[in-house]
Amino acid sequence: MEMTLRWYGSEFDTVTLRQIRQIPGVKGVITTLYDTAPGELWKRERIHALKREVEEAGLKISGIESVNIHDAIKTGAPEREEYIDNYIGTLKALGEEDIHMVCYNFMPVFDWTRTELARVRPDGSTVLAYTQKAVDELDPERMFESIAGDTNGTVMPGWEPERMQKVKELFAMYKEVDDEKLFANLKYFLERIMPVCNEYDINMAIHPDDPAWSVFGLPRIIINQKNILRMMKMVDDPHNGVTFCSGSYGTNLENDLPGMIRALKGRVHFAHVRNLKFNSPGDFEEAAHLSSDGSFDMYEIMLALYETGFSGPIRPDHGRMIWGEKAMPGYGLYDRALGAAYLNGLWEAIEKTH
Ligand SMILES: [Mn+2]
Repeated sequence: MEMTLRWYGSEFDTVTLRQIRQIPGVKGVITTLYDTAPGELWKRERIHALKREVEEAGLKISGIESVNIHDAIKTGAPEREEYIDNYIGTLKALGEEDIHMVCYNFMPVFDWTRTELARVRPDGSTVLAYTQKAVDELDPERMFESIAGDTNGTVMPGWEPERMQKVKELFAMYKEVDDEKLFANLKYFLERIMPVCNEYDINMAIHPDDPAWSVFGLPRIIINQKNILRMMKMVDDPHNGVTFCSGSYGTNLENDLPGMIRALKGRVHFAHVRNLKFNSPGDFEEAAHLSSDGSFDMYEIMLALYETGFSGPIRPDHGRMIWGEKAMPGYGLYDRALGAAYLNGLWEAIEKTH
């Protein structure tokens, strides 16, 4: 595995490459052109400049998170052809810059859903949290306002204001799209992009839906082992793989996380490893990475990655906000650095005992 940290670029991130370089064992960043809109063609010069900036700081680009998918592709609208062509062009440009892993998701309307961005935990840290009760009581069109009020002045990925202004239109676009249609649209997209992925050896790593069930009546398909195996079989190419995100699959307590990693052997191209603390099945908060702080056995997750020969980039995921840091919720420096150190420690111990 290759330990990395997500970085949004010097214009948007409160964390610097210099700081990331000083986290022991972190060799690369997972980054993006954060100011591009879904569906836009990425210019090779911009990717090249980003790569140079990262390399000058003594790091590498280990992959892209994310190249977002335009809603026309997810809904199967006629304009999807143009947006898929753009996506292929972006993949080609990334491949030419020697970047070989792309994370994306296929979630309708909302990228991820939390109901609180700063729940206070007993130790005084603040974390993202979710309660089903709050979602059930919320008007989805007002979801953005409640999220936007508490972001420490940052723009949250997937919650870009320009996109969220059109949330009514977005809901209308997905009116006729059920799980089966969404699967078919994903298949169509993957079949179109696989040739360029093969040509440039680009691993596509679909991120699970978060939470791993339907919210606001919208279809959700990347939620459990059965569905991801279906997704891999419907376009059976090694470049069609997954981001194993323990915090997203873990929102559904029926998902056996180490078991899923084993079932996906060879097709896990990227790993997000973090812990959640469940207060009840419909109420969870993002805990520290340490097993004993949350509900997951992090050792078993790392062991499953090790035993399946996982060699891709891995990153700690959403951290708690601690030590007075002000950053994008989930994406401060301190707790993610602690997470990286902890995951590196688990990995070293597993390596030495196997
Ligand atoms: Mn994730």
